Amino acid sequence: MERQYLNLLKEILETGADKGDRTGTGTRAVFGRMMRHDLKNGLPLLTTKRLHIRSIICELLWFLQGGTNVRYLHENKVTIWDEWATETGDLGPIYGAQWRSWEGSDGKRYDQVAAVIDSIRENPDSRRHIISAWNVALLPSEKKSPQDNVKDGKMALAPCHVMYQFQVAAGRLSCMMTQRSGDIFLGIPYNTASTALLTHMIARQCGLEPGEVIHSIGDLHLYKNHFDQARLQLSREPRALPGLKLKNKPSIFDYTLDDFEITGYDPHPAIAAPIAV
Ligand code: THF
Repeated sequence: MERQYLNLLKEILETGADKGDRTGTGTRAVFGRMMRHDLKNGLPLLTTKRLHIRSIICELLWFLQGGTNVRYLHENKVTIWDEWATETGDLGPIYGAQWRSWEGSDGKRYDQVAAVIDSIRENPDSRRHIISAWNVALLPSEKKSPQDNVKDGKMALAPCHVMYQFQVAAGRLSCMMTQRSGDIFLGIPYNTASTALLTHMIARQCGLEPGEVIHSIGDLHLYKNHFDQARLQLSREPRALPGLKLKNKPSIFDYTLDDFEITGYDPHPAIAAPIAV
């Protein structure tokens, strides 16, 4: 997995197209790439730089609670969503709202996470085990700031990880996550790890073994102010992947930070990089 990631980082640096972007930072990009990882080989956390696992777990628990305000993240000292929030901490109807409480045209609210767990249990062969965040009516305007979009009742940012599709085969649960846009240096490592954690959690709820995680990305880019950091990371050798010890819980919505234990994580040092807003 990590080799695939490093190969993509190298490919973008060497062959990517320079292009502008919403944030005005400037990027080098490729389009349409995929990484895959068998969870029996460990948890896909990068070892060529230290990742802040607490941020990754808390962000996922926040999505699963239906959270859309940074309050919960702050209570856990996680600041990765601060740049897009209003002064009251709101982010509008982003992932948490769509995952747990998508408002249908019939006025009903749909809990996609509960529904996907039910469908995996009841109809494992289905090809419709999907969680989608792309709620067209609530997409933000690219001409307005995240905060102004929230004040208009829209999402602060359009979903990056748009769709999660699960498959059950041979007693194993796999997940393909499709992402429209990926910040390869800062965001992608979080997004891959988060998808792996979610797959472990849903597999556990459904009495299945975790299978593969497939991460598919549309516009995959390296911000121009991350080039030096990427070169440093490429000079490092990957190490053994860590493992995950996950507690059993009656419901996927009962998990807290203490229920996750990451074992054997021995990465190279963290590499600081500025986030594009
Ligand atoms: N915007 C951009 N430009 N890139 C993204 O990856 C991204 N996200 C979320 C929303 N908008 C985005 C926010 N996710 C970090 C990591 C993920 C983020 C935001 C910030 C970050 O700065 N990570 C640091 C450590 C900081 C920490 O964990 O406390 C790092 O070195 O990894 C994509 O989902």
